[in-house]
Amino acid sequence: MDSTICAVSTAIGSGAISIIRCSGKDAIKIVNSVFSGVNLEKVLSHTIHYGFINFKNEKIDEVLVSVMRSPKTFTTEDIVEINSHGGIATTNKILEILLTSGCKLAEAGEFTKRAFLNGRIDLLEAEAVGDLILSETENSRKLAINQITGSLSHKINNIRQKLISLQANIEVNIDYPEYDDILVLTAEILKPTLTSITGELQRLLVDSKNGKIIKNGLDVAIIGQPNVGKSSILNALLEENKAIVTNIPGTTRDIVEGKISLNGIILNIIDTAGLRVTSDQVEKIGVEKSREICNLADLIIYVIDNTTKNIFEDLKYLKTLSHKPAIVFINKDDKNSNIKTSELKDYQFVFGNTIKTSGLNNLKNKIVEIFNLEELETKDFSYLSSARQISLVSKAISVIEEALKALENGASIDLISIDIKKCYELLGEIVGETYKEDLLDELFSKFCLGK
Ligand SMILES: Nc1nc2c(ncn2[C@@H]2O[C@H](COP(=O)(O)OP(=O)(O)O)[C@@H](O)[C@H]2O)c(=O)[nH]1
Ligand SMILES: [Mg+2]
Repeated sequence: MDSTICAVSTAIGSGAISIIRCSGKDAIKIVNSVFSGVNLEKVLSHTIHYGFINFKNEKIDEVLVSVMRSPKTFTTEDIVEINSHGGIATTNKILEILLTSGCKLAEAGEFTKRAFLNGRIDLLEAEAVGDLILSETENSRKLAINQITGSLSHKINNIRQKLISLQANIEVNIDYPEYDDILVLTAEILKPTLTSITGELQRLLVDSKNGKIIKNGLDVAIIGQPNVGKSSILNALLEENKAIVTNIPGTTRDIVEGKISLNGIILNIIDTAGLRVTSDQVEKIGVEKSREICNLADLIIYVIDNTTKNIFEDLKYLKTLSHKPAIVFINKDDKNSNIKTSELKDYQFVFGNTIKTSGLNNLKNKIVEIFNLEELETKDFSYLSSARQISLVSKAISVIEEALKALENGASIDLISIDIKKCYELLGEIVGETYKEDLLDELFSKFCLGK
């Protein structure tokens, strides 16, 4: 981290302004060497200055330069940001000049990585910076900004604090048994305390499902026999004619998808080929793909034609997917039907049609109900939101559960103290107190350049 890095922090393309950011111990010196205006090495921290970027006696651009001195900056290092005119040519030219003047090109996410390595933010907060940039909905934005401001770190650190106190208490009990003003931790005292800690961790895990939904949205697959109106339902939900609709069975062969927002959650709706057995090679691949998509989807909208002669036959495939949340949409209810609602008693179902676009609101309400989306909106938005975080909490829970089992079987307290320490360390990995170098590379490589 000795080097001074630079990168374009705004999106590449034509725009009014571009920001080129520099961080490191020589940031001010390097930018000053190509800047005419004031002497940037003499200015106060967190001030902005008008001038020109020059190179080999040529004026390159008229700019505003912000100078932020260590340690109160994003990376905790000296940072200089050049606000140049937007556009590829100018931005790239300034970047090139900085690179020839002593800066190194930053890797993706390197500014945030430095912020983490310099102790300005923890790993949860750093991950959230990436999430904030990628957030597409109001809810995912709230989730990320909450994490950046440390609300989840606070929850994790609270639990760690309890564990370290237990650990310290056990050590004193062992090392200084003569101290009688210190509580002697017996199995009877430890059991409820550890149970309550697993309870807190379990809650984080349960809530994390919400975090995943807020961050990634829900994948909703529309499936059913050919010609029941799957593509028409996709079009009606998207309010555009995205998929081709005809009365010829087997029209949809490839996957067509589109997004809508429901209660602030993104629904990625996927229209699939029908489920029929076919000899047509292209349609066959489409049917195969439909099955794969069903397995990956968070929710299935299973479409049935209202005029069907054999609803049990129609529902056969859905039966094999009983582990998945599903809503049966009985389409074409503008036509006469023989379906009795008792035949659908094992399912969540909605009647409707795409001609008058009726039933679609009921369908949306069912989705809100199944995934508790209304409640999601009112939650405190501090959820675990990455697979890394979730797997560490799961591991921490199993360690404590093992310890509780051992206590039941009469294990000695000093053995339990090993588990408590292990759990403390696992939770420490979540906030990045310990980490492996390749984990950091993997996390930050997903960031944009310049962040
Ligand atoms: N009467 C009626 N016809 C519909 C309805 N929805 C779709 N259709 C017709 O059913 C046929 C098949 O529709 P499509 O969406 O392509 O079905 P898919 O093969 O399941 O994707 C088309 O001719 C549609 O116009 C509906 O609610 N009522
Ligand atoms: Mg179709």
